[in-house]
Amino acid sequence: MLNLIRKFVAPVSAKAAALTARPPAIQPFGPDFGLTILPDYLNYDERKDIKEAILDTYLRQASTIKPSDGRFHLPPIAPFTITSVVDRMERDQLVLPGWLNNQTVNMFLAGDFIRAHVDNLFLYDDTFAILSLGSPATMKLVHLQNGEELEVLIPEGCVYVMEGPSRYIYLHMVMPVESPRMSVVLRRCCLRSSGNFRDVSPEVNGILPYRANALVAALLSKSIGVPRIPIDDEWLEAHKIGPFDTARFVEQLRPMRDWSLLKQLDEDEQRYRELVQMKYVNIDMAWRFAELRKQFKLIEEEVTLKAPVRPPKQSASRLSSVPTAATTGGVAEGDRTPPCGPGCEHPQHNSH
Ligand SMILES: O=C(O)CCC(=O)C(=O)O
Repeated sequence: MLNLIRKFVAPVSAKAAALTARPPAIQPFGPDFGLTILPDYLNYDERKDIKEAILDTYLRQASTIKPSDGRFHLPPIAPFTITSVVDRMERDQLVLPGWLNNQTVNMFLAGDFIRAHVDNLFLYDDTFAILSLGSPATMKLVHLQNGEELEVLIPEGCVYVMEGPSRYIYLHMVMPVESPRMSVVLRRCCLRSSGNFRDVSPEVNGILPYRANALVAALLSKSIGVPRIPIDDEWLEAHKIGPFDTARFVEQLRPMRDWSLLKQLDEDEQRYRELVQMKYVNIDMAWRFAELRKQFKLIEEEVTLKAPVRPPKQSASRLSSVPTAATTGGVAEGDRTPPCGPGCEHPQHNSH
């Protein structure tokens, strides 16, 4: 299963690679779930260099950096800071050579978090590698259709890889951290953005950055690539559901029980056509819809999207009272989708 997307590109056995990588990989929910944690993957110098680069970026641009969805979303760091790690992950066959092309940097103060989301299905392909620094974090995964909840500890200095089911059919969220934490999310993005450190798809590589930004903004204005969870703050309040009561809100989401990648894609394509008709975009993205259709079909053939219906575990997490990105910058508790502004790549904000 972990090889689904790799099948399109090269016959690499990710599972085998992950299991032989040094230090040993952990697959907390089994080999077919698509979550692989590599504890202590980052060496001392890499941790120091990446942390310094993130802090440097933050300090130089602090006045423009706004809290976003419970944590700070930072501008990219210099690509050479992460090159050695990307090279090693490729040598260890955790990711395909040349596959990752985009970075997103997150900074968490004590109490910060990221709400439940699925990374944008249109913009990003399968297989993410996340570098985790500072405080260990608890990640919660919630099945989109039946609310099944899973929890896993992400240790400091690890790299974790998300692909297959963990990427596609579970929401993931970072629970409030106890002390400062940073993460660098490496993904393959089909369009150029400020976070790109390698070329994007040949079909759109020549598009000027301002046009690519406008295209991303248009896509996200229609929630293209974002599983549409029809709840808002008022709905949460009315149902007395806290921001981390993921099982309870998924339980209420009847439409999501029938959700599928292909249905999502059909609807996204229809929304894209509307953008074209209204002349908001004039870039032909038919190639991307065709490519995703093939990938999603393959995934749906191999993955049982509908996990067995089990009574979801109730979660009772509360926000910390410590000042956090959420409380210092005006993002209200329970505010699920504050827009980050141009360049943000958070799918739940309609941009990552
Ligand atoms: O910080 C992490 O480990 C996860 C980050 C994440 O989910 C995101 O940026 O979309």
